[in-house]
Amino acid sequence: MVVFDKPHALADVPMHYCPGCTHGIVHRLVAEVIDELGIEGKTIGIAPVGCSVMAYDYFNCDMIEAAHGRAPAVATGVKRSDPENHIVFTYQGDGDLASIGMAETVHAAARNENITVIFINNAIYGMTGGQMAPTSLPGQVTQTSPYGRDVSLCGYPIRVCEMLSQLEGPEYLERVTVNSVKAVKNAKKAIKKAFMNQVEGKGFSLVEVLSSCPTNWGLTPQKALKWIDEKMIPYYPLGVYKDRSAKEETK
Ligand SMILES: Cc1ncc(C[n+]2csc(CCOP(=O)(O)OP(=O)(O)O)c2C)c(N)n1
Repeated sequence: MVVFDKPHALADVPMHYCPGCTHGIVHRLVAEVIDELGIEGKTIGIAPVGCSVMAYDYFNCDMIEAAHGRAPAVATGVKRSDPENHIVFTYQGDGDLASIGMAETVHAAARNENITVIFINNAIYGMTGGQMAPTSLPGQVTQTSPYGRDVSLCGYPIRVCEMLSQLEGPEYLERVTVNSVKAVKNAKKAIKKAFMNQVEGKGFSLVEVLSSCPTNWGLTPQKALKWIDEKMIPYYPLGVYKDRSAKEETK
């Protein structure tokens, strides 16, 4: 029998997430990476406003709650206050990171702050009941786009990795998903690299995770995982959008 031990950095408490929501999987991956790098004692997480607002209850490392969208600014202050001894990550939804917090995201990336950003893109505002997010797909039905997102009225969804890749600043940008075992393994690799980059002083690393929200998408958990493949990935292709050190090594 295979026994999957709970990572030490993950608190032993039930999570409040809906059935089929992938926030829990990503929490676990982050905790596994903290364990594997032996950095729990120096890691400080910044929780967002959104469904993962209570992430501070789920990690055993120190956590700070930021105002909506301000996690990268809070992370900047915490990191700069003791850069040698603080490993700082933010954990943010798409409403948090790409709407109200877009300025903080872009400027932290442009400054190449040595922080790790875990960006959960579920194409909707989950916590507040399913309103349209900056990442909601063209035609996507949400509480505030009941006839589907009309791009002539609401504009086009923002591809965060592609946009940030145009900046000189950031070190590493990758988009992954967690809708299959293979995808979860790949997501773990990306998250580990994003933390390692910080340990090695390389700079701003962001991993975008295409995630499910069965409740607000109005789908079963299984269908929500399929929806990621069929609808999200064509608009948000997976892959590495920037990896400065790897590029320099190749040169
Ligand atoms: C300043 C401010 N504005 C608006 C809100 C309301 N609000 C809470 S969560 C949320 C959206 C969260 O969506 P997202 O970041 O995509 O995370 P998810 O819940 O989908 O994980 C909003 C608009 C708030 N709490 N504070």
